[in-house]
Amino acid sequence: RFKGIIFDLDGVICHTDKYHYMAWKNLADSIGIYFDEQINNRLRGVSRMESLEIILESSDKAYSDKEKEEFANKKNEMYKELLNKMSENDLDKKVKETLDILKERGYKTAIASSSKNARLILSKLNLIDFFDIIVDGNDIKYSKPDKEVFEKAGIGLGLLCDECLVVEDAASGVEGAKRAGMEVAGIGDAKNLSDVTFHLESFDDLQKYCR
Ligand code: G16
Ligand code: MG
Repeated sequence: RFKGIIFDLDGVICHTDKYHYMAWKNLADSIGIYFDEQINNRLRGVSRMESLEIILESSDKAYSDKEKEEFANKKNEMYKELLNKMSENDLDKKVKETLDILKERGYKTAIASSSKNARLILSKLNLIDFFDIIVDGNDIKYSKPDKEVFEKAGIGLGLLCDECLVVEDAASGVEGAKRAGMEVAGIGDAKNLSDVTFHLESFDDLQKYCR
């Protein structure tokens, strides 16, 4: 039924979510703001500046735009240091196996990520040439839960929205995909959301649903 599979990056293809957490935690500690894994889960799929705004909700101080810019840069520098240590070994074998199988079966594949670091991550994982199209945080004006990133990925694949299946781990991403008129396979945090058509325990299930 589907002709293209559109993958979220962070939390689906790789687990850079743990690096986002470490970098935000470090920033929050350095300015004395409370931050935990539960707040971190709200940042999934959300852009960098919007993530910072969510973190700053825990503070009663008002920060200037310049300070916010500095905080975001500081977090990103730390995050990139962690990304630079990544290699092909950080790509889960099952994920790679599934991508290869889907390609063999004739599916087109795309990345739809809110991250401006998506291309860096994909090159570290040796996946930069694998996907038919990569749409990331540099290509969009509105981040998830907007539909923009998914619509652009669908157009890039040359497919209609209802020919695309989106694989997502975040509520914001599931919402964006639905707004684009695409069906969703939810994994991880998004597995049991009500808007999700396919509930993935692992990538094995994706292989099962995409024959
Ligand atoms: C990812 C993460 C978010 C992050 C966003 C922006 O999105 O899930 O937590 O805030 O990208 O990342 P950056 O600061 O690298 O531009 P996705 O859509 O790949 O899950
Ligand atoms: Mg994600």
